[in-house]
Amino acid sequence: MANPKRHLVTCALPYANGPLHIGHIAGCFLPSDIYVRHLKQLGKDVLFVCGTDEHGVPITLKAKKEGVTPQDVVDKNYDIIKASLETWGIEFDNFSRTSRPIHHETAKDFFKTLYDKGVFAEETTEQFYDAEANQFLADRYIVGECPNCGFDNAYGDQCENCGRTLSPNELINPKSALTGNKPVKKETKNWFLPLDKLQDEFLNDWVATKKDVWKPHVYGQCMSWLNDGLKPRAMTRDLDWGVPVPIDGAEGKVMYVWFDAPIGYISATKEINEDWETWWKDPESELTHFLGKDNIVFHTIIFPAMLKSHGEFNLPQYVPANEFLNLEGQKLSTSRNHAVWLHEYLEDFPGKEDELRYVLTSIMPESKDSDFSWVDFQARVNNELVAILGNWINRVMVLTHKFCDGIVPSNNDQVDQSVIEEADALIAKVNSMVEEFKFRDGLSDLMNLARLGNKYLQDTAPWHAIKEDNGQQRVEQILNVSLRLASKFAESCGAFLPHTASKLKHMLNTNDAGLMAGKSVEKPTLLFAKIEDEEIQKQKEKLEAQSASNEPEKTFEPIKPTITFDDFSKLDLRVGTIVEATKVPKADKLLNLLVDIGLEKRTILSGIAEHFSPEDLVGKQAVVVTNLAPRKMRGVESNGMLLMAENLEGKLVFVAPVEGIEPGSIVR
Ligand code: B3M
Ligand code: ZN
Repeated sequence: MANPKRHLVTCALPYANGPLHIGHIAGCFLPSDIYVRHLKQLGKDVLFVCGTDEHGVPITLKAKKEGVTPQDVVDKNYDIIKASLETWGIEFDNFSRTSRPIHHETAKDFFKTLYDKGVFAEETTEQFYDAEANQFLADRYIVGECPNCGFDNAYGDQCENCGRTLSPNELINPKSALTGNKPVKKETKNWFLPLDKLQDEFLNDWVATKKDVWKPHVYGQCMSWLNDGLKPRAMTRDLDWGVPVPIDGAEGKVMYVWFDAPIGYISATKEINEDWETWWKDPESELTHFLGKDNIVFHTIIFPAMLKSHGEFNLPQYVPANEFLNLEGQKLSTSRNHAVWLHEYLEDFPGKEDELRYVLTSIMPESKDSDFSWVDFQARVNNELVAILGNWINRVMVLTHKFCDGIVPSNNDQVDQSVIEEADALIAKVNSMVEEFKFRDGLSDLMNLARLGNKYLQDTAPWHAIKEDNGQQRVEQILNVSLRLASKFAESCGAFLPHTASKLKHMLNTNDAGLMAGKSVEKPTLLFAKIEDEEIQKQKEKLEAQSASNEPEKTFEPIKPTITFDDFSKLDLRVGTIVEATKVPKADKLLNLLVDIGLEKRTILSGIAEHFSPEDLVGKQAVVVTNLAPRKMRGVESNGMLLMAENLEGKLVFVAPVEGIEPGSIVR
């Protein structure tokens, strides 16, 4: 739409199973907030909604782990998430929750409408079931190996390693996340959205219209789904946490979390706006969804299919999804606590909200994954915000006080107008970049405005000009132009750096009427302070401590069934010394050992080639099982076995005897 009457903007609803980290922020909160602030600055009619996603297995699993109720989990996290977003300056018109009655009602109405229109296919299928936990294993209740990338802890709905959306049946070696048991199959009835049918009816054609509208990676992901052929997808679950399915025969079932969650955007609109239907249904309202790449399919295929089937709703015009942000070269991970948590950043760096906004926008994963590191954070703050922007503003302010008593001078002859024109051209570029969802480029053009301001001062050098004829007049012209540039900067940085914008406007006294000659400006204060090495060191140590405390738990094999002493005494154990060791041709794991057991030297084949090189073994001693039945491998007969320990990382190590025992000594 060229110039829509109103803009409805959504930001993906975070699960209320934990606080927010910088990945969530760079993925969708920050870009959506910049976009919305920009539109509002232009005086557009905008509504910006979000809220917490409080259903689904991520919540119930977390509750189980902590021994509290799901409601406890979501109550606690809603408060943390909301407070950190507010402090950081994400300005939603409504930040709602999917556990609120208004959402349950809205989602039920939606479901009922589709049901009454006969959209769903009702099917009884076999689903995985955990007999011990007495529960069906939907979504994250089941884990197993990913068929796509081999990751061994993929969920029943998605692999967090490769991002692929899965169904429980695709998992290799599925296990219950509740008990670790191998699940059984049990019949149950569910309601399916016939995506196969909807693909032919409208999705193929509709998505094709987005070829040049959506980012290539968004369109590409969407096309690969369509090319694979969509399958019907269950929209109900046999679980007890969620929005109850409002139809007869569905008692005890709730909606699939990805059915109700996007309806959360609608309920959040409804909650604050009687006129909510205009925002969702009027053709002159434009819908834009911000989200991370793992949510693309839900917003480009499933939710549009739901909206279309309902019949009256607009479909999303833009889906500017971002890719992933990494942290210090590794995937951000809530479960491994490899993350920078937003609420902790705000505690550790009070008043430095814009510094993080700046850095995260500079490295935003708009078209490919990107990396946050603390050293880079420090460099960008110190070399860009402090050295370029802060320094420029400070010079302008100090010079205005020094040469003009802190009063905005006039420039009646409109001298140096070309610099102002250059600035306006940069601002126009910033604006169009934001409208194209190119936030990194937009920010870098904005910084070019600060560079222009610095260069202008450098070139005109008021500290020299003051000594020339008519020096005072020239300096006043220069400072008039400089203050106008600063005020333009203050106006146009608001979307990116809202805290800085208000500080600057206050300093320049431009809050209501804009910059005016004859008005005084405030005393200069520093906009940004340098980040010291110690602060960065502290953050790096904190991150290391976080991951150390999250080392994988040690698992020990259970002890084998008891044996009698007679059983034990059947073993013939003696100390042996390895006297020769050679590789066995064409066998990666086997070594051919000649072992001195006192009585004789024996050939023993041992599967330890991946752990030791032959030359390191000669002279080593181990306990040998000498009465093990001979076994032929690769044409060679092995007569016995060497005992070794396998440590918790799976590495083999020699254990007693300590070196130097007579070969043949009996072990009992
Ligand atoms: N809560 C998934 C996520 O947090 C999900 C988004 C819902 S948007 C409607 O990644
Ligand atoms: Zn995978």
